[in-house]
Amino acid sequence: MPKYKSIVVLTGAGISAESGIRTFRASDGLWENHPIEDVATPEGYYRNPALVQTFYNQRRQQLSEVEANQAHRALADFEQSFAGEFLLVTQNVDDLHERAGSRNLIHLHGELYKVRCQDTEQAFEWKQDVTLETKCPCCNKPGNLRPHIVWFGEMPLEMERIYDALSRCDLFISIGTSGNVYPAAGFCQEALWAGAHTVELNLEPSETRDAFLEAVHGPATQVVPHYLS
Ligand code: BV8
Repeated sequence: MPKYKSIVVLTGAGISAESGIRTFRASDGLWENHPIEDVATPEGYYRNPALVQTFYNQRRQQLSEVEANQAHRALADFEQSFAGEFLLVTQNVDDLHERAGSRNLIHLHGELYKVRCQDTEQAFEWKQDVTLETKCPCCNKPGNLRPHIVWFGEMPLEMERIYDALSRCDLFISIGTSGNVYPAAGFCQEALWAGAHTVELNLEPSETRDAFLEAVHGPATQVVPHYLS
């Protein structure tokens, strides 16, 4: 791999697919059972909080039963061996990058293993189920904890830090994302404008394929370790 100084990597559901976590838009996608507006919007949550809490309880439970895969590990190993600046931005809400050893990591869309108080916005590590009776640790109110997840129409996290890294990167790699969801789907263009080399590692060409100068298609557990070696 040529000598890069500053690398930004974006991952999506496809990097966790071979760990057994279903992606969003595949035929058996997670949202198949529920319309997006019912489980991944604030309106859906306030309309039926019990349904949304159950949806996230099921995903927390599933996450406790899967492991990080070779693609997560290859990224973590590369980060540790890379002498320049490295930032991993994930759209995923699972903790598989952390479990594989990734360090400089931003969860753009939040984290499954966190909940937050709706009054104070304070976030808590949380691996158990949340019900309408669950009391918030800070205000002690039942039903006041929501998933620490960015829903559609809500502001993604740490955008300033991400755009700053994109403006300085000379390599941008996108792994396992369909390029459907903004602002993440626009990051590649930001990197191009910064003069970066842009690479898509995905099972198939994404919606934003035209913004990539290079693409390697195939399963992440094969393509990612090979590309980073
Ligand atoms: C915002 C949390 C503004 C929930 C998620 C019209 C045009 C443009 C934009 C919009 C628009 N209308 C509305 C918008 C904005 C909207 C948006 O982009 N909508 C889309 C649907 C059009 N975006 C937002 O609302 C965002 N916020 O814009 O805020 C704002 C400004 C100021 C103030 C306030 C607000 C917030 C978006 C975040 C939504 N939350 N997740 C949860 O996870 O439960 S998004 C959700 O989709 C996940 O995070 C997921 O990661 C993300 C993207 O999906 P992918 O990761 O790409 O997964 P997908 O299944 O789609 O694709 C998987 C890919 O992997 C495929 O390409 C497949 O081929 C590949 N693959 C599969 N297997 C493998 C593989 N690759 C390699 N190996 C394999 N084995």
